[in-house]
Amino acid sequence: MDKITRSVLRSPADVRGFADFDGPLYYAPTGFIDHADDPNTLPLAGSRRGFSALEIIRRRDGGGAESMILPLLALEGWVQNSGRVDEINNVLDRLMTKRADFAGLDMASCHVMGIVNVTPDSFSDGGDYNTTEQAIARGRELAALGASILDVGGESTRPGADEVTEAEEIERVVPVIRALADYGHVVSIDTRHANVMEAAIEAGATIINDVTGLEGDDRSLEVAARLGAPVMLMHMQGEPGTMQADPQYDCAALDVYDYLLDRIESCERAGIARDKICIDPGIGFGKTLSHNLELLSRLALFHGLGCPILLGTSRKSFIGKIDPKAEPKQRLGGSIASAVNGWRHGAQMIRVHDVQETVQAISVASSTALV
Ligand code: 7PJ
Repeated sequence: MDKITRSVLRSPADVRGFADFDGPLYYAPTGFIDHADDPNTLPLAGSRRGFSALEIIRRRDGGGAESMILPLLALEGWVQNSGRVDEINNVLDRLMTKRADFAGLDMASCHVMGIVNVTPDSFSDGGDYNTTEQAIARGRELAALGASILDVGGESTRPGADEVTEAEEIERVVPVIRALADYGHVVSIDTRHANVMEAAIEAGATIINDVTGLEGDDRSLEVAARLGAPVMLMHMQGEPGTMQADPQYDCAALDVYDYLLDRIESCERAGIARDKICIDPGIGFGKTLSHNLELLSRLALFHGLGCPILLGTSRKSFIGKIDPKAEPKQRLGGSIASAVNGWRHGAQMIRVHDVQETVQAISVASSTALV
């Protein structure tokens, strides 16, 4: 069992069981209400969304975890019994505080990041020049459709993808980044390689997006710190080629949380301030369907890390596991449903292929929510 299960509370003693527990507890905001000014809610990361309860989670010996939902109105008494006054105050502070602007973007709202692949295998035909031109045109189109960030990548992390040298990766992404940055767009570089990070930032990218959480290259931490660019740290278990073979967790959501906390602390030690870090649970990277669903349903847990959250679910295979008929390009419905769920959990950035549809879905969801 690697999941969180809700405890059935039958008596005050069951509630006290959580209060008396002396191991680590995790706190996921829940019970979302769309008015931050509702008197029974606290604002989620300084946004218009409020949370009205905390899911209090503890690991179980032998794997998995159990949880109890505590309405904020009942928190005061519980805190006194648990002796965790400072801990809860710190957690609430991190959950409520508005995040600093990230790469100049206001983190009180939800931004769409458009995917710009510069991997020739993604295009059906054309040589390098063609690919560069197509990627620039695609980036400009996605920005016009409402993407706040353009995520440029030159190496596919799909299992079985062609190997690319760093020199090739640089050759692919630099002209695209330079053109898109010159047009004034906010550009992130999706890479695991420090040399590519340096070349991309020099060409005008302002964000480093690394699926290895700056662990994939010995120089990445130091290079990212020296460049001073905001970073996106994603969780991945294993290596792209083999990560889906047999992923294992004690408890997927809590293990990913601990990993990201550890990476944030490593970044801070290397000189990257917490307000320049965004975190991403890495949907589909070394995770079964059940792990992915656990992360998506507990996404708000990650606000406890005090950083903006980025979510990438677009066209991913977990959607194909729920709807086996759907090829990647037929996964728009699932991509949008999971993006809106991410928005509902207060994710500040959503990484997608289908920018226009996702921007529309989030606009409609937020305008019908804030009645
Ligand atoms: C992600 C990514 C993601 C972040 C890719 C794909 C695979 N970077 N790069 N998060 N996915 N931060 O788009 O299917 O989920 S490449």
